[in-house]
Amino acid sequence: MTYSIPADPYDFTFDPAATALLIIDMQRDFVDSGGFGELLGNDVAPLREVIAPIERVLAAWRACGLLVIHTREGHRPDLSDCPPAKLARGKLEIGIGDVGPLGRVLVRGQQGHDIVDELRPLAGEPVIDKPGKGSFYATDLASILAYRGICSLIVTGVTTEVCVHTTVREANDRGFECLVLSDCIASYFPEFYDMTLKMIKAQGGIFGWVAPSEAFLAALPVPALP
Ligand code: C5J
Repeated sequence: MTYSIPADPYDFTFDPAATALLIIDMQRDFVDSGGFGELLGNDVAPLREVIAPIERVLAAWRACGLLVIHTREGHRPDLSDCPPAKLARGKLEIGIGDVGPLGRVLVRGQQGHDIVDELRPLAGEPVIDKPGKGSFYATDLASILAYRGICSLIVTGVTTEVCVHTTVREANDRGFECLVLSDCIASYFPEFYDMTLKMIKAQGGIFGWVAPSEAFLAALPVPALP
């Protein structure tokens, strides 16, 4: 059964059974004070605003019994999977692998690397640990989606122009149809948020579709409570 929701640049049609909700990098390192995002000089407040809308989408999607996939950006404790160029970038006082207020920055197993409590993955929900910005690069995401027969992605998370857009571009080139929920993604830079959404939906949806979560939730086949 397929569903259609009003979206930009035109209605987005999807089969829920062949669709996954992708929640990108909702980690303390990006949305909490003291994390990597703040160490880079950013204000994390705009990123925290998407926690509640993603929580609503996540609850509805879980109630439908559909596939949720979480991603986390980060590295092995020995940093052997971190390109030297990424390690050096920014010339930060406290950078990747160094000890910061939330433990070692962008290192797996550290407090900052963890997903925020509100969006904590449930048992059975795949968590993709990725060393890069894109969710497909050097991960098993493509295999997981193929084994589950997934061809559409509902995309949420942070940050809009970095890991979200990189992932949408990667997914689009692999043949996935991506719907980006506009109030469930965020950037430290308002102008980058605006331009990224424009780029995704331009030229007849060259990378995908954009819609607010309200429109998406209204279309979901959430079972009635007993
Ligand atoms: C960044 C991300 N911005 N998750 N990572 O470095 O977007």
